Amino acid sequence: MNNLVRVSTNDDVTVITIDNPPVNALSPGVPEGILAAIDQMNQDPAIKAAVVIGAGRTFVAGADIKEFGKMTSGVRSRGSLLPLLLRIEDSRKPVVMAIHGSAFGGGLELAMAGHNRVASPSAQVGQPEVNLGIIPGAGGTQRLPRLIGVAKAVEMCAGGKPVSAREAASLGLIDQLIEGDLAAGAVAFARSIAESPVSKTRDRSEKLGSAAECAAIFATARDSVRKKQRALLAPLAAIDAVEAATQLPFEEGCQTEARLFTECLFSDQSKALIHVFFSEREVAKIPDVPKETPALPVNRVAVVGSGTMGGGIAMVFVNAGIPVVLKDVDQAALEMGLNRIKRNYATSVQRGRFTQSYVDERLELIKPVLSYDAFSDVDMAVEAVFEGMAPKKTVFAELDSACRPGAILASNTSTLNIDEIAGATSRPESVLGTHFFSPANVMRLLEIVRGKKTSKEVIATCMQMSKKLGKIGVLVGNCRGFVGNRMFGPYRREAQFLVEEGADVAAVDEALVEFGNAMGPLATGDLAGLDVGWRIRKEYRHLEKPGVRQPFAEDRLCELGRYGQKTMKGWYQYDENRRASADPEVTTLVRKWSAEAGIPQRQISASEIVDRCIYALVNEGARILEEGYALRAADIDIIYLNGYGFPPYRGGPMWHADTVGLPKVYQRICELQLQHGELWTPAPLLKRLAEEGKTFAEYDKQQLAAA
Ligand code: 3H9
Repeated sequence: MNNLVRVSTNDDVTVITIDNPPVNALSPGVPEGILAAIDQMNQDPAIKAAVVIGAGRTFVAGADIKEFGKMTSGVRSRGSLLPLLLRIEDSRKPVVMAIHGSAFGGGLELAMAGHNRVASPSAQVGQPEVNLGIIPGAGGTQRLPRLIGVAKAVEMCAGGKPVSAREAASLGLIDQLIEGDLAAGAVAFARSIAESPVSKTRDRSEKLGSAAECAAIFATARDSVRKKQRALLAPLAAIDAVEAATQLPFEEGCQTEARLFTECLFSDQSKALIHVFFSEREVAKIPDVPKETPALPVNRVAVVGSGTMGGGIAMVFVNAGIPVVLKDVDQAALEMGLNRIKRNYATSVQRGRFTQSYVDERLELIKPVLSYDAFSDVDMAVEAVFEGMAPKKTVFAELDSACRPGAILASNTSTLNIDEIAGATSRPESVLGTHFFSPANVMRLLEIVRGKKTSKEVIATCMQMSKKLGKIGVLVGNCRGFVGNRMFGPYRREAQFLVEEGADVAAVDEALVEFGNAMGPLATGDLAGLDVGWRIRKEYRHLEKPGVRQPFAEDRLCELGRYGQKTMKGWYQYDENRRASADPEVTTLVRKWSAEAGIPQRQISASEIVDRCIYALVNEGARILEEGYALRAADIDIIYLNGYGFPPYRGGPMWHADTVGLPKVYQRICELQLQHGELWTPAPLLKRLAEEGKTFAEYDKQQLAAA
C-alpha cells in the first residue's frame, strides 16, 4: 500500500502488515495505508475478511509521539486518526486485529476500531497516554468503556497502566488468545467469523451502566486521582472523557474527547512528560561510546559491604538473576546485613510484590563471605563501604589483587573522586562509579561515573547492565558529588539558609511539596541521615572559601546528636512509627544560633522558598552542563526525576527553567546575587542562553549536532 504498510493474501483473507520500525507507531501514512488496504479488500469479491498485524516485535505502540511536538509548535495540524478509524470500523467485511507485543494508545484505539481482536498471550494492551500528559485522542475513551465497562475503562485511561492479554481477554477486550503462530491463528479466526455480520464497537452500549452506577465510579476515580496523582491534569481529563461516553452519543463523546485531548496536548505538563519520555531513552546514547561497543559479560558479581547500601545493591543484582558474593568484615556485620535483606524481602512478600518462593530463590543466589577468596571468578565487584577516601582506597587495592584481570571494579561512592580511588589499583581502565540511590532496590536511578581512564567497554557494559537491573543509568563525569549530589548541595544549602533567616522548618518543606517534589529538602535530610552530609562537609571543609556564608544549622543539630529519623530527632521529632512532627526545640535553637550569627529574621514567602531552592538547582545544573560533567540538560532532568523526587510533570529542573523562560530565571538569580552575594553568581551558560533567548533544550540539540 505504501512503504509502511504491506498487503498479502492468504487465500480468502487479506493480511495487512504494519511495518514501521521500531514500534510500528501510527506515523503519517500508516493509518492511511491500512485504510486503503481495507477499501481494496471490500472491493474484492474473492476476499472475505482482513487481518491487521504488526511486523517485528510489536503490534502498534501508539500514535507517533514525535508528531505531537510538531502539532504544538504549529508545524503540523492535528492528525486525522479518529475519522480514519471510523472508516476502518465501517468496513463491510470483518477486520481482525492481531496483537503481539503491545497495543498501546493509538495502537489500542486502532485495535478497537477493528471488529475483533486476537492476541498472543504475552501481549499487553493499554491507554498509557496520561503518562505523556494527554488522554486517548482517537476514540479510546469512547470505545473502551463500551467493550470492558466503565469502571475498568476509567482505571485504564486515568491510571495509564497496561493489562495483560489474558486479563484483556477476561474483560472482553480480546476475543481469542492465540498460542503459537499469531498470523496463522488470526487468519483462521478471521475465516471462522467471515460469514457473521460485523459488529461495530461504537454501536454497543450494554456495558455502559446506569447513571447512578457511573456517578459513583467517577466520583471515586476523581477522588483517587486528586490523592494519588496530585496536580496532574490528564487523569482528570481522561475521567471527564469516559464520563462523556456514558452521557453522550458516540460522535459527541468523541468531540468532547478531542477537545480535552487538545487542551492536554497544549499544556506545559504534556510537553514536560513528552520530554521525559524521549530523555529517558536519550540518556542511553553516549556520543563517543556507540551502541556497537562490545559489552563485557556480567554473570557473577561481588558486593563489598553489607550495610544498607551494599545489601540493597546485592538485592538489585539477585533480583535480576545475577548471583552475588556478599562480603563484610566480620560475622556480626554480615549477619546484620543478611537479616536486613531478609526483612526487606519479607516486607515485599507481605505487600504482595514477591512470592515467598521467589524470595527463597533470590536468597539462594547470595553467598555471604568474610574473605576475598570467592572473588577470583566474579565479573564485577561493587564496593559499598563507609564513605571516606581512605577505606575506599584500601578496599580497591584489595579488590585489585583479589579479582581476575579485566573484572570491573565499581565504587558506590556518592561524592568521592573516582580517579583517586582508581589510583589505588593497577587497572584504572576497569574502574568506575556506580552510584546507586537509597533504597538501592527501589530507586530507579543509577549514576554511572566515568573516570579519566575508564574504558568504553566498561561504560557500555554498565549502561546496558543498568537496563537489565531495571535501573535508568545516566553517565556522569567525575566532579565532587557528581551531578545529583553536586546540585543537591546548593538546594539543601538554601533550605537551611531559609530556616536560618526565619522560615519555619515545615514551611520550607511544604512549599517544595506544593511545588510537586515528593518530599521537602529538610525532611529528606532527616530520612537520609543528617550525619551523612555532616561527615562529607567535614572532609571537604578545607575547600570552603573563607568569608562566604555557609549554613550552620544542620552541623549544629548533628553536634547535638540529632541525625534525623535514625535518632528520632533531626529537623523534626519522630514517634516510634517514624511519623514526623514539628519540634519547638529546633525553632528555639535555630533562632538562638541565628541571633548569635547576626542573621536578621523576617517573614519568608512560599514563592521565595521555591525560587531559592529550585533556582539553586538550576544554576548549579547549568555549571555542570557547561563543564561537561553531564552530557545533556536532559540527563540532569532524568537524574532529578528518578533520584530526587522532582515532579515528572515539570520535566526536571532544567526543563522547568526552560518552561519558566531562561531570561526570567536569570533575572531572578541576579536579584538573589544582589541580596545574598557570590553563592548566587549566575552560571555563565545560563547567562549566555538567557541573553541569546535560547533554552537548555536548544543547547542540547546544538551540542548533539556538534558531536
Ligand atoms: C497516543 O497514542 C495518542 C493516541 O490516543 C492518538 C491521539 C491522536 N512514537 O521504549 P523503547 C521509540 S500517545 C514514537 O526504547 P522498548 C522510542 O523513542 C502514545 N516513537 O523500546 C525509541 O526510539 P530510539 C501512546 C516511539 O522495547 C524506540 O521507539 N503510547 C514510540 O523498551 C524504542 O522504544 C505510548 O505511550 C511512539 N509511540 O519499549 C507507548 N514508542 O530507539 C510508548 C516508542 O530512537 N512506548 N518509540 O530511542 C512505549 O511504552 C515503549 O516504547 C514500548 C517498547 C513498551 C512500546
